[in-house]
Order: sequence, then structure tokens, then C-alpha cells
Amino acid sequence: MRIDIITIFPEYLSPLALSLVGKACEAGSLDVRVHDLREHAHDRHRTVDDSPFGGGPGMVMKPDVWGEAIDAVLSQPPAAGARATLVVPTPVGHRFNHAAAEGLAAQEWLVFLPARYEGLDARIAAHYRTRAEVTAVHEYCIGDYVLAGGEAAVLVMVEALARFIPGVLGNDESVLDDSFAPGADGLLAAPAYTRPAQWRDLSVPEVLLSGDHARIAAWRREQGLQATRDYRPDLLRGEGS
Ligand code: JBH
Repeated sequence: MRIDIITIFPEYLSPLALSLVGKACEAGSLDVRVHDLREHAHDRHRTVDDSPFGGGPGMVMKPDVWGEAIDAVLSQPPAAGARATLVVPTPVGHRFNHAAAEGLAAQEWLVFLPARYEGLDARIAAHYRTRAEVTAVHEYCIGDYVLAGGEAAVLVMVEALARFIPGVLGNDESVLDDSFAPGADGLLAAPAYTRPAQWRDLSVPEVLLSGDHARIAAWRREQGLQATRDYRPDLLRGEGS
């Protein structure tokens, strides 16, 4: 998979060279390219934003600068005829969840457009939805809190989707067992323990040492159900994931 990211903070994306995503890049299953938006700002101050038409606080990122940057990325497809899926992190978007991550992971080419909080000129999404080289423009929100810009959201989304790319995890079963995976019954995971069996004044639940796999599975189901009731009752009502 090819991933392009256009940003005014290229260094912000450097964690992608680490960990699971970095290993996938080295192994060749992922090709991540970070581009500096300011290379497409041609005035003396390399301006990328301007005040909003209609007034109000904050700044809006300029469509001409973004348009030139996106066109430059789209002119370098990973393969002849490849089409890009554009992803815009924004507080005004569909919730990014497990299903969204899995959907993005199935694409051959993703282009992320992290903007500052007040966002991109709305014509960017409208224009690129009409372009033949683009399959879709997704606007996603990772959660109900305020971020200064979309870069941290891109890190979250890339890490979440990379786990669905074959060969990236190293253990295909881990994805299926995750909390939120439909096959994992939609519940949160049970609490986990490892050695030593006795630590300070706390011991591991006896059932986990019993070797009785049916009892362990039943215990984990019940614990997962209780954790879901406590922390995420929305999942039990079928509203979450
Ligand atoms: C995206 O996903 C978002 N959640 C909260 N704040 C944001 C700010 C900019 C982009 C988001």
C-alpha cells in the first residue's frame, strides 16, 4: 500500500518510521511518503491560510495551495491507473472506527490531508470528489475532543489501519481477537495477567492457572461482558465499534 501525507509539519509524522508501521515500510508492504505543503505556497511568506469569508475567528487553509500539493501527489501514482482514496481528518466528519480502518486498509493508495483545526476550504473535498484519479474523499473525526490540527489524527488512523494490511502484524489472529473485531463478539477484552502469579499482595485469578480451557473461556467472556457494561455500554446497544 502507498500512503502519502501532505502537511505543514513533516517532522510530526516521523513516528511512522518506528514500530509496526516502520517495520511494514522496511518489509515493503507499506510505502509512506510525507510532503511539505509549504513547497506549494509561492508568496514571500509561504502563506498557507487566510481569514474566513463571512468573518469569524481562526484561519482557513487555502484551496489553491492545497490543490497544487494534492495534484503533485496524484501525478505520482504507485502504479499506472491507480486511484487514490483521500482522507481528511476533521472534527466535522464521520467517526473513525474499526470498520473505517478496515475499509481504508483495503485500498491500494491513501492520501491524508491533515489541516489545522478550522480546516480546509470546503471546495477541496468538493473538487476532489469529481476527479477521475480519486475513488473517494473521506472526512473522519477520531474523537470528541479538540486537536490543534489533523496530524495526530493521521498517526492514529495509519496505525489503526496498518494492522489490517496482510503481513504487517506478523500474527494474523491478533486482528481477529481484538476488542471491536466483529469476530470477537463486539465486547471489550477481559483483564490480562502474566508472571509472577503472586505480585505484592495480589494474585492472579485462580481460573487462569487451572489449565481448564473451557472454564477460562467462560471466565473471559463474563469479564469482557462486565468491562463492556462498565466502560462502554454503547457497544452493548450496538451504537459503538
Ligand atoms: C481532526 O479527529 C478530530 N478530532 C478532534 N479534533 C480534530 C482536529 C483536527 C482534525 C480532529
